[in-house]
Amino acid sequence: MARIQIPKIPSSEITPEHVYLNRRSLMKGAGLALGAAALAACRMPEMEEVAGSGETESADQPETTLAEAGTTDELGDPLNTFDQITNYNNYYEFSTDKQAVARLAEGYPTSPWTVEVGGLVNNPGTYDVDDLRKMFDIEERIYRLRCVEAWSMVIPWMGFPISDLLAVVEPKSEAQYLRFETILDPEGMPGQRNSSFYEWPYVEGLRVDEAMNPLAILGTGLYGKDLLPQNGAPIRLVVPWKYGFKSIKSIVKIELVTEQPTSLWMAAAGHEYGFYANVNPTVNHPRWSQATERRIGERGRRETLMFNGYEEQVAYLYEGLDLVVNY
Ligand SMILES: Nc1nc2c(c(=O)[nH]1)N[C@H]1C(S)=C(S)[C@@H](COP(=O)(O)O)O[C@H]1N2
Ligand SMILES: [Mo]
Repeated sequence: MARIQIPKIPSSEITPEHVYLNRRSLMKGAGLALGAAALAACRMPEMEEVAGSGETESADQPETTLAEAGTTDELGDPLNTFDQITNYNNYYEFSTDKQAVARLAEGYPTSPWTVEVGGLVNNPGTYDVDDLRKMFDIEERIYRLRCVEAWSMVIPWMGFPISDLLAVVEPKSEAQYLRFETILDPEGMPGQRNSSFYEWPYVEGLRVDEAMNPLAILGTGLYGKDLLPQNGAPIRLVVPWKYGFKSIKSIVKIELVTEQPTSLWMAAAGHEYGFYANVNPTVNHPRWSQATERRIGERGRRETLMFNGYEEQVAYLYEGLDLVVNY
């Protein structure tokens, strides 16, 4: 069976899918406790270390601890640190320099923030992200993120399944795809101002059935804290079986459409970046092999796994599809 690890309750056991899918009400309770911890972190800078080390002296620590030192993904690999995840980023709206994004995105205003959900749906709506967080149970999902550039990390995301949102807006039967858009803000985002090579805003897409897969989430946090701007605050897509560029950041619009959306990367270099972008060690990028990857924080390289290790959960989506043509 599919296995996804979620918070250590009470130990670092690996949680089978049927358990994590049923643990959402529990997580809702944990979310309240977490809120308290997050407030405490604001008051006490030393608590910034909590997420990374798993150590805290505070009485405010929730009984249900989220990802902490020693936690691994379901394959037994350690999480990347909060520091690594928040200081090595692809976010071209700010910079193409992965180590410059955090500094350039610091203080970028992400609250209040609304997401417009429309197109071919019965119940279109514009949602404040704070309301989305209350409408849905926020879960922790420890996922591998594999960038098409061949580096990877293990990240403990917080978020909710996109299927929860789709259940509310009710796609019409004609809807085939979701089209996601990042905020367009050339004044606030130097990359949008300075690089006319890309067709801003950043756009991505999923087939409706891909979006309905339980692994596909809208991420609102990581390591139990709200997302920082460099990771796509306040809300971004997380689709762990696809190359990282599919996981579009800082979403302001989601439309249900009939036509396959043209992503920013398809428009910029369609022969290198296709619509599907499923992690696949046997289909190379035109300029480099995808057979191996560099896990941030590790020496050497490791083998890249089909669908980034989520084959059991997602392979059914691509039955009969030629993955070389549909790269
Ligand atoms: N809007 C937007 N979303 C984006 C990107 C971007 O440049 N702009 N980069 C993508 C790429 S290439 C990757 S690998 C991931 C990186 O996510 P992270 O910085 O949170 O690790 O974000 C993706 N989402
Ligand atoms: Mo990427």
